[in-house]
Amino acid sequence: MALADLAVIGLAVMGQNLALNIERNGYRVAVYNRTLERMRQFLAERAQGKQIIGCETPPDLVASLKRPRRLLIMVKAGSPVDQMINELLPHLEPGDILIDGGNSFFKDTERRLQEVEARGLLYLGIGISGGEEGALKGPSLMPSGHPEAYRALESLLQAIAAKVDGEPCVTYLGRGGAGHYIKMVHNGIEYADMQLIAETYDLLRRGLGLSAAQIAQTFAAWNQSELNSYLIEITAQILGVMDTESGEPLVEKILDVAEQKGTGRWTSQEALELGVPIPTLQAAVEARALSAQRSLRLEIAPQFSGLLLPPSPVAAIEIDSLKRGLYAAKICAYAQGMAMLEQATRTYQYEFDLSEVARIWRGGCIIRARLLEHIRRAYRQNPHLPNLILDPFFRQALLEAQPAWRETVQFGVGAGIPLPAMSAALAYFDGLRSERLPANLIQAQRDYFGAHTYRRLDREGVFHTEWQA
Ligand code: NBP
Repeated sequence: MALADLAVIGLAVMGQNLALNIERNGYRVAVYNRTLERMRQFLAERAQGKQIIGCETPPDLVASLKRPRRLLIMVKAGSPVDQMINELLPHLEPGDILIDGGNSFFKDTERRLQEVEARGLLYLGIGISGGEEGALKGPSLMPSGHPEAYRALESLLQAIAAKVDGEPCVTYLGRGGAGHYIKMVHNGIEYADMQLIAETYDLLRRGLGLSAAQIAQTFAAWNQSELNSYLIEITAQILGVMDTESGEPLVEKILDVAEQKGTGRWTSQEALELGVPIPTLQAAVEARALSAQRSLRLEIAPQFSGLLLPPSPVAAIEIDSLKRGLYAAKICAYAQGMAMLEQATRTYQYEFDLSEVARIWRGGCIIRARLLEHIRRAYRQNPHLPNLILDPFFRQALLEAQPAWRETVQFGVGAGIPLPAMSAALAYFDGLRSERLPANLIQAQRDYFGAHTYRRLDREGVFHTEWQA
């Protein structure tokens, strides 16, 4: 039997769809899944008649591959990846290439890379975005690791990736765990973007009293504007779907508790480590955590109901203002993610080309958006842009949206509708454009209780004051 070009290990949602995508692009694929029944079902159904070979053990899988062997691991992130690597290693030989396409934490990728490469094998970590549909039709791929491993995979990755204007949404992102780092930040931006859209939905629903159908139309119209993006598009579709039992909008029947698998939290933790402010991304993670405290919310809600004075101050805001507010906040969310990547280049010696990062996010992935074309151009024109909002296009966009953005946040505050991400974005903007912040007082307080010293605006040096004297 002919040997396969590549193995896919782990046949849950992502592994199955990637295997089909790779096969469709002319490659012969060997597959393996720990639970054999899942693999047999895949072979009997979706993979039937295709150049996809099932293997029942890791040694069989390795034996079915051309040399150097290329194995794509698509199992649950965390210890399953280590377990799978350990099962495979005894059967592999120097020059073979192990690829982890899951949502692995970048520091795990760095560690695995060293362990695997110490044995003469090559390692590639690939952040993959696009979910089920992206995996099948064309995801955004964020690979990093051994350059030779990338070269050996480049044409395959280009073939299976999403295409925008004929360009594949993949590029080599450098050594180590750079690709998984970028995927982590991608997910942080994804959390922020989803939260901003959810807050705007709340303003339209609770603030303006629009029906789900009207909000669906609003988002559909916004998708034809500068807000054009995958997340806005699917939001419009979601709001139009009816519950078959009640005939009411399905979205209204869904429990309002947002779950998380941890990649957003990693972004938050990592930003805290780096000391990079990403308040909109942080707010999105915390908003999910607060939503999860549902029983507490149900207990508190009646104790604080009826707080808003009639007549409610919510009556008059233009829907167009909400749109502008959402756009401005979204720009700030992306600016924060890019600033985090910029800092990571210094801390970890990653060599991110932010223009290329924006380019490969334009298609296939969950945060694909028209905005990314402008971000790509901004970093191409100035790779050392200190912050995205200094790019003339984004500066102008924020200046134009700014009054409506403030009005949007005021509207939420007046109506008692929480806007954690939207208002955090505005505070980020206002913080960055403040020549003088009240941090002078914080420094004085620190010096008062801890003799932490302070510096002065008018003189060089480090100072301490006996404040109580
Ligand atoms: P899951 O993350 O749900 O993982 C299920 C797969 O892992 C199954 O094939 C399972 O085998 C295998 N597995 C587990 Br669990 N423990 C194992 C072990 N100890 N040894 C070997 N295999 C083990 O699958 P997924 O949703 O397809 O995602 C795969 C990766 O891609 C994850 O890292 C995920 O975070 C990432 N990702 C997912 C999406 C998405 O939309 N789902 C998008 C982007 C990235 P079994 O059948 O024997 O239980």
